[in-house]
Amino acid sequence: SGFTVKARLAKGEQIFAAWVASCIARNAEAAVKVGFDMAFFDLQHGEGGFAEARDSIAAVRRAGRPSGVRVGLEGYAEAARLLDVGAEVAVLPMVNSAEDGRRLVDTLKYPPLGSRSWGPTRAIDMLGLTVETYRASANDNVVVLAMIETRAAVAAADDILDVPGLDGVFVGPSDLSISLSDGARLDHRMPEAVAVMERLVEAARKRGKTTAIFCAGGEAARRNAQMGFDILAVGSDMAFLSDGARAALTAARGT
Ligand code: 3PY
Ligand code: MG
Repeated sequence: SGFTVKARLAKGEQIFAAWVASCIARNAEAAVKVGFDMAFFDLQHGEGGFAEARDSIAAVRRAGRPSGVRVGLEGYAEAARLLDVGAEVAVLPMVNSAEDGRRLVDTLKYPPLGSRSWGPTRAIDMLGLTVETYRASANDNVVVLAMIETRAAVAAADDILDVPGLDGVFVGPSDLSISLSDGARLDHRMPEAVAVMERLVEAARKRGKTTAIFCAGGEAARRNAQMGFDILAVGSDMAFLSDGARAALTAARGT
């Protein structure tokens, strides 16, 4: 019981997470059952809202695993509420300045780092903590990540990484490549985007901060793990379903 993501990161372990776009609890259970270390629920582009994410976080916890959430644009309050129901990692999209990063920390960390509002009743039950142990450990153990996925974010990346209380950055390779190419390309392996990824890993490592990245499938996750990212979010559950269904149908038809 208790928080576990931060402890694993502190040991230098890489974390392989299932990216659950459906926000369906049963899908998340199936993903962690095959061995993923945790699950992420996507409330920006995924298909569920607060209630689905809440129930999915609980289902994954019953399977002994932690959860993270990627909230919607400007989803500061949404992220705080999802921490209250047991998410350990919060990811905000389109963080483009240190000011955005400071607002994120202010919303998700208790004083003296920020001004998170008290009310983590479900998280306390789920993590097997007490009011006192949650209060005393939350700032150190909740992982707050700012998404770097625009040209503006790349320019501000050092300042964003320097925000006190911000635990690290999360790369969105789709938006990053679209932004860096001025809309001409969506390519996770675009050289300019890969160069940014390498620089971010280095800049974060220097500061003892965490790097995470969305990976479209296992091979992308392998490459990004070799690049040195700490959290590999492998997606999505809907792609896993399509890929498995396609393979089964192909085998069944003998084509
Ligand atoms: C991106 O690649 O832009 C993301 O936000 C990952 O989901
Ligand atoms: Mg994105």
